[in-house]
Amino acid sequence: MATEIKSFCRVCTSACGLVVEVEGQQVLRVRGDTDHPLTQGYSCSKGRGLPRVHHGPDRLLHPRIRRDGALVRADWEEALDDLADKLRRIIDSDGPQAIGIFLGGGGYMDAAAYHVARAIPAALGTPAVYSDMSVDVMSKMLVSEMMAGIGGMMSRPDFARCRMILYIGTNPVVSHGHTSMLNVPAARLREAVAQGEVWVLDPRRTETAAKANRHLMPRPGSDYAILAWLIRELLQDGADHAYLAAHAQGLDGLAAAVAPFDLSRAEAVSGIAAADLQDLLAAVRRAGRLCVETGTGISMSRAANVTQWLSWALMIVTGSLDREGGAWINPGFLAQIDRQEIPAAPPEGWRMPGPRSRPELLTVLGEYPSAAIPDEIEAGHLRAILNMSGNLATCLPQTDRTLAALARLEVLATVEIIETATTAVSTHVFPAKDQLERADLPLAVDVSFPAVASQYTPAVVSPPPGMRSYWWTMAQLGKRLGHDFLPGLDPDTASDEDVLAHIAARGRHGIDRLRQERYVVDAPVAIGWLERFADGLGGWRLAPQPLVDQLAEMEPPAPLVLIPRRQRHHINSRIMDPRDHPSILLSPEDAADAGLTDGAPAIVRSAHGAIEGVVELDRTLQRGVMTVPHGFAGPYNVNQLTSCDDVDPLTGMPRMSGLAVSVSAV
Ligand SMILES: Nc1nc2c(c(=O)[nH]1)N[C@H]1C(S)=C(S)[C@@H](COP(=O)(O)OP(=O)(O)OC[C@H]3O[C@@H](n4cnc5c(=O)[nH]c(N)nc54)[C@H](O)[C@@H]3O)O[C@H]1N2
Ligand SMILES: Nc1nc2c(c(=O)[nH]1)N[C@H]1C(S)=C(S)[C@@H](COP(=O)(O)OP(=O)(O)OC[C@H]3O[C@@H](n4cnc5c(=O)[nH]c(N)nc54)[C@H](O)[C@@H]3O)O[C@H]1N2
Ligand code: SF4
Ligand SMILES: [Mo]
Repeated sequence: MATEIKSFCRVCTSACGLVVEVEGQQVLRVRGDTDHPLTQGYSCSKGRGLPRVHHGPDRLLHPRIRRDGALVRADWEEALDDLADKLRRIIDSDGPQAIGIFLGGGGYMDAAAYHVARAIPAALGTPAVYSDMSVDVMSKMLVSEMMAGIGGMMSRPDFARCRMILYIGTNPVVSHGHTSMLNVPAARLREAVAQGEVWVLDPRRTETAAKANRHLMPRPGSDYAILAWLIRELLQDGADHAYLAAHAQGLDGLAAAVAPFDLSRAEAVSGIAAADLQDLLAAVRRAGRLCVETGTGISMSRAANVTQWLSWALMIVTGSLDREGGAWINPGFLAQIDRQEIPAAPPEGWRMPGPRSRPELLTVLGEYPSAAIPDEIEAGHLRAILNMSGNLATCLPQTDRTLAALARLEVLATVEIIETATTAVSTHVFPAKDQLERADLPLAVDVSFPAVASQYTPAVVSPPPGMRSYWWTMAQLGKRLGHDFLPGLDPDTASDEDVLAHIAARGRHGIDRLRQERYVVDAPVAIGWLERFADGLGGWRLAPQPLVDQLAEMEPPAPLVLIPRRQRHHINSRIMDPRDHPSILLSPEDAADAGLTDGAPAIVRSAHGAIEGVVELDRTLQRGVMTVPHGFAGPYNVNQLTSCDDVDPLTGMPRMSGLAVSVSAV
């Protein structure tokens, strides 16, 4: 007989409430939970695709180790002993810094695993910490550090009161948000439009643009010019000068930086007509306060830092950042950043030395840039990587070079739930419980929640026989190396529930309440705490010098550029629903220029590599921008076009948006 069990989704950080129908150990169906206070019955095809992945033929069931070139089945003790032996030998000869940690997409949404992952670098004593943040979002991490003194703070609309939201380079109707989650996106946007205005800047006519009041199509990578002009005009008329006097510093520096951006320059750089820009300015003045949300269209571009800076500056100038009716920053139910003693970062941020082979690249938020991985391996500095569930073969830049470098590692130990292009090149592969098989909390992502809230799910079904928990595998490895990766608990006796209770004990409410109520809201919003922190520095820093310098160096886009764009039914390399396929998406105009028609075989070239594939005409694209969706291994792997050297000088982020390309018939 079928039963229904309530859970929450951990495919993306929206964490929708789900009802899972099971019969014995068979997962029949997943649907949105209409009783869930936050997501009210909403789910997407990715969450509903969980049964397919769970029962899929490529699930990993046993550890494997590489012997004579082939991955062979091993038992847990044997695989852990072998891995520990190899790591110990590396530590003995080169020190712990020869071991890198990579935290990827599958490592964030398993709270117990994330808890352990965060403890490993210090316990092991290695600075070689990498994650997919450095191929995603480092501009946001750095800019908040420079402007507010704490890295990684991410703003979100105060939906209940906000009268204007400006989305730049993000398509939350499909992605559900970049760093702040937009749950039930269509409904939230409908409310926002009813309450005020929603504007979208995007070179593509996106699903979000279609639901907004206005959509402007800037040339890729030019958004900073629009923001600079808006700030310039608002400083004349519309800025909250009393607020600026009380809570900001560096106003003269900001004014000087944006001074060159008059209307004609904004128009020329962005390609948006002056009348449309005037409409946008009038909308900001009408609203008074606004929230600006940026996404990967920005964070992956050469203008990432300056655009993020100016989007925060626009919110500060209008008295909107961390204030009612504007944007707020979630300090987290478990993270509780607002209650911690955090040392304030200097204006240039905490810039610690990065990887030795790339002395020009510094750490961001204590991490090395992932673009340095091939150099570090080639230089012999990095001999092992503990891959905490990233699909390195698809997410890292410059695929061929990256794969060749990974193949030279003495150890590439990957924890995964399924076979991937990365498990295929690993030396050690450990299976983990998938999300339906484990109790959980949203730990890494509670700061991206739309409320100061948390939730709990029990395991829905039993794991396959003999399966171990992810945290257990890592803690047992630590034990073999003589390190404590699970501080406060005994890895031999702790249960999954013990680890979750331990994690929740740091939160605003403990595990008992979470288990009982499932979804616990501590506060609908938390406003003013980051502003108070910034006040301690002398106010928001409006004009960090490295960003002022970068603004002066911006260049116009190439005639045809590659931009990123999420597809509905898969998340990065995780194909949750087979409806999405890769292709070369071109505007009809660019296709015609290249003599290509729908379905034609074509080759896309960048300065770094090439991809061959099939053209698909896409009328939502502006002329001059094209996409190859990311996340597909093999011939369509878009990272064959990106480079480990074409990186942002401040963050080391590879350029994945606004990358110059050409396209031609095969
Ligand atoms: N060119 C280009 N490159 C990109 C991007 C782009 O737009 N363009 N996007 C970048 C961005 S924003 C990101 S975040 C990265 C993402 O890249 P990754 O960090 O690699 O993330 P995913 O592909 O989402 O997931 C990684 C793995 O997690 C595994 N997994 C899923 N569920 C579980 C689980 O419950 N437990 C465990 N242990 N594993 C699980 C999946 O099987 C998958 O192989 O890629 C980046 N790379
Ligand atoms: N369905 C689905 N959801 C996902 C993911 C997924 O793969 N699939 N991935 C998850 C991950 S890891 C992340 S990081 C988030 C990302 O979430 P988002 O940042 O919202 O990602 P996208 O939906 O790709 O939106 C990026 C938008 O930027 C636009 N763009 C590109 N270049 C520029 C530019 O120069 N200027 C402007 N103004 N716009 C530009 C693109 O046209 C696109 O519409 O999504 C998450 N959610
Ligand atoms: S939006 Fe989709 S993938 Fe994300 S949590 Fe909800 S159901 Fe899961
Ligand atoms: Mo991402």
